Amino acid sequence: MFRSAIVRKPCKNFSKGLTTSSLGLPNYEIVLEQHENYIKALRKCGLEIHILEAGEKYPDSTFVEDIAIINEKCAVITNPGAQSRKGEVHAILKILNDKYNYEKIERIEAPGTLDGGDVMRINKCYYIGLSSRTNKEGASQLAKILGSYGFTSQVVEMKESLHLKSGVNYILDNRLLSIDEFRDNPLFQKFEIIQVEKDEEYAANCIRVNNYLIMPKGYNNLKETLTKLNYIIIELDMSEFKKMDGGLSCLSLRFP
Ligand code: CIR
Repeated sequence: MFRSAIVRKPCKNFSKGLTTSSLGLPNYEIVLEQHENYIKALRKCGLEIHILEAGEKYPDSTFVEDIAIINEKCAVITNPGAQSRKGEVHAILKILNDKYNYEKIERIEAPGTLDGGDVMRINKCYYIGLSSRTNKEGASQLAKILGSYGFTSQVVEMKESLHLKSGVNYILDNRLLSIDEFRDNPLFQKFEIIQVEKDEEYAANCIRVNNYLIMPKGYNNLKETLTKLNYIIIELDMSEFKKMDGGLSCLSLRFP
């Protein structure tokens, strides 16, 4: 069960963030509207939301998921892999210190780098993807920290996706949504894998939040599959975040 989430308002410089997409520039008015709808959806799922002020110096700072790993036992501040994102940690560290009671806030330290988007929790195990943002040192620091709190970890080799959770996500009920890149990975064979087709890959990044499954709007094959499996779906238009390589999971830090 999640009870809380931290989100951060998109800043006016949002369109200056990092991206590999060729979908064009996001429209800031629509970005704000889509972000508000995202917050409403999390509230509908029963979460109390803490909204951080926009970080004007950091165009990608609305993608808070990359900046911390938070669970019922610990909070870990990452060292984001992209230089332009490193300063995003201050606002998250501050809110965790001021509002949430973690005995100690752990840190990933250089030369280790790690983005939260590469970290997927399934029960007591964390899967940590090695990507262009997360290096072996970062993954091993995180595994060690989590190990000291009773969690296990597995490192996942990656080929193409920006982040692990761009391509594979756990939606409870022993099920994973997965694109081709991860489908045959031996680490995931103990789960029921729901294949996300090539033309719907963006929709692999759905988030299960308590009783609901939040998915991006417009991916009808996957929606049909998930509806048949009785998920209670909330669909959100993510067009402007997609232009900056952002998905549903990256817009919040969700925790008990
Ligand atoms: C970046 O490239 O860092 C941002 N434009 C998008 C980050 C998306 N985060 C995520 O998938 N966890």
